[in-house]
Order: sequence, then structure tokens, then C-alpha cells
Amino acid sequence: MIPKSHPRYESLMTRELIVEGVKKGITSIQGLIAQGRGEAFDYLIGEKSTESALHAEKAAAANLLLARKPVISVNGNVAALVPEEVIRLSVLACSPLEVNLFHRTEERVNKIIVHLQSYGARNIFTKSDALIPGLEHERAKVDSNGIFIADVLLVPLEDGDRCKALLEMGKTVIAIDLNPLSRTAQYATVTIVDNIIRAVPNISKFVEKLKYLDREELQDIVRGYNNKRTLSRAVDEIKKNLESFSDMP
Ligand code: PTJ
Repeated sequence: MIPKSHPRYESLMTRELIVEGVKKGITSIQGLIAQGRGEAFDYLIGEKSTESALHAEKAAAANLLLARKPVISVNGNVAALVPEEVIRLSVLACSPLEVNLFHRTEERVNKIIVHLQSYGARNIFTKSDALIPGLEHERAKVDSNGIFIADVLLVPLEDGDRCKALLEMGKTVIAIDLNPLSRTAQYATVTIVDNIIRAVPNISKFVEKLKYLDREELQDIVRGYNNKRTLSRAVDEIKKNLESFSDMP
């Protein structure tokens, strides 16, 4: 039991959620490694939503609101860390969920679907009857009515190859990845360099705020967004944070 007074309570509890996810069979063993990498980058950005992250989260919300067929992809880490938050965003942004795994097994897909349903998820694509072109079989499997035909996709903690393959299908890809240097971060249309536990609620807040805008105004937000510039701001924010450490006596 981690005491609430522990200075790293939140981070340790997040780690516990991933460990629980592995024990329940919804998160992969590799998910533990991904979490560790994420924690290291979160430390570097100061464990807060930076200005550049908020800017990308706003652009993500505008893209989701403009989409004809948005889908939110859920993997084993997402299901363990933010089941309720991702369902809330799914409802607010009218974006169904689809379980899409890198280390795919049918057993884990089904466990994640049941897990999401136990939190109240109603709108989930569950078939795996189409393949993303250019990827080998298992991690290419998607629902022909879901990710396969989606125009805007939110892909938290995505693999670089798959991100690239989805872009080559002509989709707008919104990634959530704490590592601004990852291939996924570099490829995506909108990269949110933030912890998923903060990013998903932030996108929901922006959706609630922006839903009153008309399409022209939303398009202005999308057109005004530049991912390369936002990523380089994210790297600058990390540098600044590191410099503040070296200034310490
Ligand atoms: O459940 P599966 O089989 O689909 O597998 C999911 C993982 C995440 C294990 C799989 O996609 C994977 O191996 O991912 P990677 O290649 O380790 O990439 C994960 C990326 O997500 C890394 O760049 C991490 O820094 C980042 N990351 C990890 N935890 C978080 C995160 N980004 C945002 N929030 C986090 N909590």
C-alpha cells in the first residue's frame, strides 16, 4: 500500500495500474517497459501538461470535432490507465473505441473489450476483418467499419510503423507519446507530448469548449497548427526544465 503522503504518490499509483493491468491479462508484459520509458520522459517534461501539449490537445479536439468518422484506438496500457476517461472522450467527441493491439492475442482483445464494457463503454468496434496495408498480419488487423475507414484516429502510445501505415492510408493521426523524438511523434499529424493520464481529460475539456464553434472556426484551429513547430517547442520545454535543475544550488 502506497501512503498518500508519498511525494511520488501519483506516479507510483499509475505504475500500480499498469501492474494490475498485467495481472488481469489486459496489459502486455512489454507494457511495463513502455510505462518505464514514459515515466522517464514525464520526469523530463516536469510531470505537467506543458504549453505545447495544451496547444496540441486543442488541435486534437478540433480535428475530432471536424471528423466524419473518428475512432479512438485502445491498447493494453490505455485500458489499464484511463478506461473511464477514454470512454468519456469517446462519448463527448462521438468517437467510437476500437481495441487495437501491437502484441495482439484474441484473448487480450476480448479481455480489454469486457474491461471497457465494465466501465460503461457501449460504442466499440469489435471485428478484425480488415488489414492495414503494408504491415505484417497480426498487428495489421482492424475492423472494416472502424479504424479501416476512419478519417481521424486518436492513437495513444502507438508504434511508429503502424502510425506511418495509417498516415499512408490518408488518415489524420493524433498521437499521444511522451517521447517527442519517437518515430510515432515525428510522423503523426498532431503529436501530444503529454502523459495519457493528463492528455485524455485535457482533450475532453477542449472538446467541451470547442463544440460550440462552427466548422470554419474549427478549421482555422486545424490549419493554424504546425506539428514540427509544436514538437520543437516540446523539446525546448524539456531543455528549459533541465536547465532549471542545473541552476539549483
Ligand atoms: O497493448 P499493446 O500490445 O498494443 O502494446 C502497447 C505498448 C505500449 C506496449 C506498445 O505499443 C509498445 O511497445 O509501445 P512502445 O514502442 O514502447 O512505445 C510506447 C511509447 O509511449 C513510448 O515512446 C513511451 O515514451 C510512450 N509512453 C509510455 N507511457 C506513456 C507514454 N506516452 C504517454 N503516456 C504514457 N503514460
